[in-house]
Amino acid sequence: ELRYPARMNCVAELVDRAVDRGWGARIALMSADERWTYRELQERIDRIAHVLHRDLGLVTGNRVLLRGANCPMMAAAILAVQKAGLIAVPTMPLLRAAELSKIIGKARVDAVLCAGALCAEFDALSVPCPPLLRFGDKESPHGLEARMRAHDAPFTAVDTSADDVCLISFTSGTTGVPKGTMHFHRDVLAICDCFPPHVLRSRIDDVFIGTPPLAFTFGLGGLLLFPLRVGASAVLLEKLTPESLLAAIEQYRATVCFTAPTFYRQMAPLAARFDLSSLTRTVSAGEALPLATREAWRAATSLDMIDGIGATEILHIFISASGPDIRPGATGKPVPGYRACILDEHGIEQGPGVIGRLAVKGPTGCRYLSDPRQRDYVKNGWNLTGDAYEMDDEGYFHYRSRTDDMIISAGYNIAGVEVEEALLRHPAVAECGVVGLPDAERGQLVEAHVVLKPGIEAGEATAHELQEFVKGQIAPYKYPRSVKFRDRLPRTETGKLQRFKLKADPAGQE
Ligand code: 3UK
Repeated sequence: ELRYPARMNCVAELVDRAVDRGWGARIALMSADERWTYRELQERIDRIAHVLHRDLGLVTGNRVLLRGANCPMMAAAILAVQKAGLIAVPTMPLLRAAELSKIIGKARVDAVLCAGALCAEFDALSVPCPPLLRFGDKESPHGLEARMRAHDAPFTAVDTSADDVCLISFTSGTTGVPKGTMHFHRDVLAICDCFPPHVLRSRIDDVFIGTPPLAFTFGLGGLLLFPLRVGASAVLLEKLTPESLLAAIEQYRATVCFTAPTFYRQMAPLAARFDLSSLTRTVSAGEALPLATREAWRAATSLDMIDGIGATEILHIFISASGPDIRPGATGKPVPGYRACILDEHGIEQGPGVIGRLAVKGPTGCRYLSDPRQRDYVKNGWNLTGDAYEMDDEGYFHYRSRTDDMIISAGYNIAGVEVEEALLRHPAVAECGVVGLPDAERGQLVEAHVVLKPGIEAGEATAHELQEFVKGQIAPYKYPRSVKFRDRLPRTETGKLQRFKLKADPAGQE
């Protein structure tokens, strides 16, 4: 069982402790143009924490929205917010004004730290927002870096309770209204003390690399918290492609890689062109790992993929396996510290061989920020995921499907309703339904079924116009890659859209 002091600050434990243990001169974070030791990371965190307290006047419990691509400054900003006793609200770099407005409205943020390149989206918000403090431009006289120069004293971590909230991570949820999940200082350490030592076996000489944004808890853990916990190094790069990630693994001699199945699928055929001899562990999460992808990756690299299922609600990976414990086709067993079981629709625990809802219990768990959906997610202390799983005789858990209609495409969660909302704002659209279609490359593909207003011609040109229209309103990765036109949509007597019929009859021939 994990035990932490009743009062503690996770950043003091992760960064100040690392320096105290003599790791100060070790490399903590790297990017294309930065290379920070643990001592330098600590110093930058302390300067930002002073700016937050003294310049912005923030007090314990205030919430700070953060927006930036993966880079050392984004990492330092998140950690500074937590060290200052504030609550970090990191947001995905690709989010557009419509989604940011919902998050700002829900989280009632008191300050915003934003990478200069991503500030423009704030001009189009539909809710009031505190003034932005920009980072990333060292020359700017008004930016965060300029303010940091005025504060060179060490910053003593705010004496927080182990169960004070330090992170609100948003997940798009099934209805399109984003859900904020709250996590405590002790949760941050708990995820570092479960999957990394027991499954990943992370070590001080590891070099971590990968694609998930720090605003996604998969990336926050894998590319920042886990390496810091053991004195290892992390490489934080933005706009990675399968090819540039392979090149970076070679360049930085990375040992541990975190990314989604679609990336591994695209990297496998290119792997032979790179020296990947440094790589010893590769972790796949975000969506189901197809057997074919595991095999292609093994053929290309001789590495046995570590598959792991995690969720924003649980903070990180809770079922996984590595080395000789891997059973191809299964996600794995509960990570030490967690328990998992399969429940039927009445919440009764099922034995091996029965497909049901995957439930999990452990040191971390779901606490939605003022959201009635909390009642549905946590029952009798079990966190009910949206996944249908099956357990085998050996206690291995096998993924079957999502229990709801969330579309998971290329590792991103996309709520169909949110795409529908965007489409319905177009003057040519009468009705629409958006579903996920199985797709070999992306896991699922966003497909829109559209009923046009009278007199409007269905065809390539209209489909393309609708796709561009969606890209202009919400994060571009959510746009429907397939658009089908129908005369009408299948609905129940009460007027509810029957999504399963859209999936079963993609051509609209019903
Ligand atoms: C699906 C998987 C099968 C599954 C996440 C690692 O993905 C993460 O969090 P999200 O909140 O989505 C959670 C949902 O994604 N999923 C994730 N991993 C797997 N399905 N096999 C997998 N290996 O439906 C789950 O309920 O976006 C992943 C660490 C932290 C995370 N937040």
